[in-house]
Amino acid sequence: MSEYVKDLVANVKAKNPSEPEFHQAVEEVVSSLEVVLERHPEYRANKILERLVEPERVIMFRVPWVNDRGEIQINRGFRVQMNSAIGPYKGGLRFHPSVTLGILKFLAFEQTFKNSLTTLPMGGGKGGSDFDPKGKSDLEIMKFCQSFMTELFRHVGPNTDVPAGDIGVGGREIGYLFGQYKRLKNEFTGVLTGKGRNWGGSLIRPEATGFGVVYFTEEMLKTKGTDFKGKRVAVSGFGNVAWGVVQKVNELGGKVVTLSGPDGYIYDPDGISGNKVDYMLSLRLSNKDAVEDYAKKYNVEFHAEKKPWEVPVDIAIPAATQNELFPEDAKILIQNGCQCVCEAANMPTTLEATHILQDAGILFAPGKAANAGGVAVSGLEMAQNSMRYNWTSEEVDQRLKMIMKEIHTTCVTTAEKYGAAGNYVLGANIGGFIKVADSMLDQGVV
Ligand code: 2IT
Repeated sequence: MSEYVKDLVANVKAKNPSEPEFHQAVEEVVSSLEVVLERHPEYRANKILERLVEPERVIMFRVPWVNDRGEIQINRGFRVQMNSAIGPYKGGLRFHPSVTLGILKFLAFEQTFKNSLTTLPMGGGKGGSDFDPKGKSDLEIMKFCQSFMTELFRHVGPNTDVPAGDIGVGGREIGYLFGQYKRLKNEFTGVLTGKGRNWGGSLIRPEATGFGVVYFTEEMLKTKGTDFKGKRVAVSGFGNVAWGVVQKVNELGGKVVTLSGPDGYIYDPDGISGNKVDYMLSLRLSNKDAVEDYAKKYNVEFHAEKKPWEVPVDIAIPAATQNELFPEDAKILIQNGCQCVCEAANMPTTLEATHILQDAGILFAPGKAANAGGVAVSGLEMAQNSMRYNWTSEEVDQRLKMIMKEIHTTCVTTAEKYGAAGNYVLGANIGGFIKVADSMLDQGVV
């Protein structure tokens, strides 16, 4: 690392203590940018990186609500409005007990580059709460969402900031949030994406993240003259993203043999297909946050407290959450002959594990490129809302496929241009950065 980048990372650490995930995301991105900074001194002269690591605005608020037993509950709500150089802030809301300001800053930082890669005009943002949906009733979830939006509504809007779902926020929650926004503003607008299909949602948005990941993986496999046919795939997580991945892998002739939750992983050697795919939806809606029930229902192995990376597979798709694939997991995957690791979650692979996979010559795609299909279709939902029109699922899927191909091309050609052929991390970071950085230069010191 150059002195400049070292100092920058040290400053970020000093100024943002107790935010290790934010440090990790910044370190990964800025260390990829050294060659760009050498070739383009204007970025350094204009303090583009120093500006990028400082959110344009952070909103933090109290979310009071009353549970089913009549007890008052207090949660913390956040919205990090990271960067609006290329469009309104855009990014999901996460409801999970692990949510802190630091987690959301890492996610909003990643989102800025991801959104830039989609080719659509969206800035970067992220928000959420430490609210734990686990074990909550539907009524409690509604009351929480209404209270959350009662503050958030004054900071968002279709031309300002457009949130969507993330962990713990799906169609149900978006519905409650949208209903409350509409009531407070007396406006029916595209203020959220991931809406229901009857009230402004886009077809294919629920599937988009997972489908996009598989389209991206397919492009990577193509560079090695292969495809999904007959491949065994390990997937972690069991939520919305995993659900989309499973469907598309099946369609392309592969077989997903694992899913995981905070409780452990299931191993289904016959593959997760047919009714089992629909069962994933009820597993998620049960608010139990566990996968063991799958093993009981389909009489397959359950490995408590373990990660699926020990199962021999051709392709691994981490689709749960940040930091769930460590160096020891990377080594087992390599030993077992895994050819490709494609991040479906945001930053599931640690920095060291990433380097181990890259050094072994395995195809490795970072989440900000591979999982951008979700936010890309959110962008298409915004476009449809602006037109007051709906595209068919074929039209949306076609555009999604095109966008994923384009992101793949950006990664490959950018990596080549900067002397690191095959390095998707570098290609994605530089590819996402340049559009945002040049827009910031154009707009002056803001
Ligand atoms: O991480 C992500 O890209 C998302 N949670 C989706 C964000 C969006 O605005 O659709």
